[in-house]
Order: sequence, then C-alpha cells, then structure tokens
Amino acid sequence: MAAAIKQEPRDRAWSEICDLGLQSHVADLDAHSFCVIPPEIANPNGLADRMLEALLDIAEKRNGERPDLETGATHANQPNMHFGAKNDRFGRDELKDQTPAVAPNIPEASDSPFGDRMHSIFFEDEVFADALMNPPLLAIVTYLLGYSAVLSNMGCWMKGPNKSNFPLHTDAGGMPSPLPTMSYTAQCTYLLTDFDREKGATAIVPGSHKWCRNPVGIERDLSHHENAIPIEGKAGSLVVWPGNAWHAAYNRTAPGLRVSVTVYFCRPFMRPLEDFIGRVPQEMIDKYGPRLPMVLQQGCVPGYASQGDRISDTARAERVIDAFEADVGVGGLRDKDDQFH
Ligand SMILES: O=C(O)CCC(=O)C(=O)O
Ligand SMILES: [Fe+2]
Repeated sequence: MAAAIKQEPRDRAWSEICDLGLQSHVADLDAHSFCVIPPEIANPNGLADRMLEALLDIAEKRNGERPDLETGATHANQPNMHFGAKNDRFGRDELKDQTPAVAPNIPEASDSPFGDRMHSIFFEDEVFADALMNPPLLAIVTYLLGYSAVLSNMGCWMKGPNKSNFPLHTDAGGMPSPLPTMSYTAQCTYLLTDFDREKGATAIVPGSHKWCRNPVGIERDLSHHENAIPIEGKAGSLVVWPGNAWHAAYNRTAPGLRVSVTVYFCRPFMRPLEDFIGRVPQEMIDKYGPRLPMVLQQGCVPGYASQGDRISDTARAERVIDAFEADVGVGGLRDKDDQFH
C-alpha cells in the first residue's frame, strides 16, 4: 500500500489564501510591496473596535489619563525624545521613573513622529490573541514566511496631531544591506482608526521590497521622496508589507487620534523583539489550538544557560512542532537531519 503523502506546506498555504479570497491581496503584496485587506475580511466580530477599547483602557491605566480619541489633545505634539528619556505624559503612573513607551528620537524631527508606543500588550486582553490568530492575517504571514513564522512583537501606535514625518526605513529586523530576496520578516498593521494622508497614514514606496536594501541618508526623508504614497484604509482594515518594503509615516494634520496595532513576524531562527517562551498559558493553547504555541515561539530554542535548559527547551520545541505538524498535516517545519548540533 502506498504511504500517505503529506501535503506540501506551500500547497496548503496557497489553499488557505484561496479559501479566504486573498489572491488579489497577495498579488498586491508581490507587485506593490503592500496590501490592504478590507474590514469585511480582516475584521471578524468587531475585532478592531474591541482592540481599540482595550487599548484606551491600557493607555488610561499606564498614563493615568484616558486618551482623547476625538481631539487627540492627550497625544498632540509630543517632544522628540531618546529611548530612556522620561516623557511625563506616557507611562507616567505605571513606570514612574523608568523608561516610558517612547521610541528613539529622530535628530531632525521637531516633535515626536511616534506618539505613545505601547509595548507588551499581548497578555493585557484576550482580544490580542484573537487578532494574532485571525485567519487572513496568519494566511498572509504564512505565504510570506512559512508555517514556522513566529511573532516578534505586538504593540500599539497611538498618535495625535504632530509636525514630523517618521522617516523611511525597512522592517528587515536590523539586517544590513543587501537584504535577502525572500522575506525574513512581515509587518501586519490593524488600522483601528481610519488612515489617510491628513490622518497621519503610514507611507510606502511601491515596488521597494524588490530593491533588497535599506534606505540611507536623504532617501530616508519622506518629504523628498516623490514615489511614496499614503496607505489608505478604513478602521478594521489589515495592512501587510514584507520586511524589505520602504515605509514611513506622514504627520497628522487632522484632529483626533490615529491608533494601530502592529503584529510583526520573523522567521524562527531570528531573535524576536518580545519574549513569549514559557509565558503562554495552557488554557490559551487549549482555546486556540496548536498553531498558537508555534506562533508564540514555543517551537523555538532560545539561547541556553545550562545543560538542563538545553535539553528541556529542545524537548518542548519538538513537542510543539510535532503537535502542530500532526494537526495541520504538514511536515518539514524542522530539519530532522539537523537534530544533533
Ligand atoms: O507609524 C507608522 O505608521 C509606521 C509604523 C512602522 O514603521 C511599522 O509599523 O513598522
Ligand atoms: Fe517600520
């Protein structure tokens, strides 16, 4: 009797794309460096509104003040600061004298192009697990990075009216140019408020993911880049670009807040920004199934500090990968010939 033939992972990934009606979005991604998946597909069960509500609560808890969605006054014209400098508006209650959630400064910016960057949100509300496991998001990430893709980090950008653009860059994970031709990282952005030029949309340079290099010098200046365009979409849309794409953000001239959640993925041998290993509750795995621990890094072996860690981490990773492979009927996520290193 012939042995059962396992489905190739790429065939399965493509069936998922087709089942979800994402073919034209994949074509956009390949041709134009990004795609905008509309709310009808990307926003099941009011996902975006639930995330927005959770983030307003988190911001209020961390900052001691509820963000003003309508006017944006709570977030307008923030000072441009170095990582580690204390912004007395963000993270002031939770973090006291520690580093608040600001991002590194841009020397030429007159104010912060980042707003309030809220990190480590995943375990604050279960809506973020729903966002992570949302089928169209995982299907596109799998198309770009394979079934072994892991979450590098999930965070929120909450910005008010400001003057400075955020410069062009790639999300290639700090890799120096030349960048690999295939994707090693993927950035997925849930729009929780509408995005357009006046509302401070993300900017992208269509076709730039094929250039396989990071922008340098004046190339990083959005106001001088004639090919950059705003990514427009309604709240509830999901925007995806591969790590190589040149992107930035326009300043916001309209009143109000611009809120997004970025879900950033990398290949499993890269060092993720956020550490989930050993932090995923069993009830969450039981609820979402065996892809969740894969995506949350439990199939990875981190740097070890002892004989015991080396053995137990590898055993955990193999268990997680085996359970996932058995569940979805794909194989080859770990090179079985490379188990002796
Ligand atoms: O603020 C933005 O829209 C840009 C965000 C960004 O660079 C990213 O999510 O990687
Ligand atoms: Fe980026």
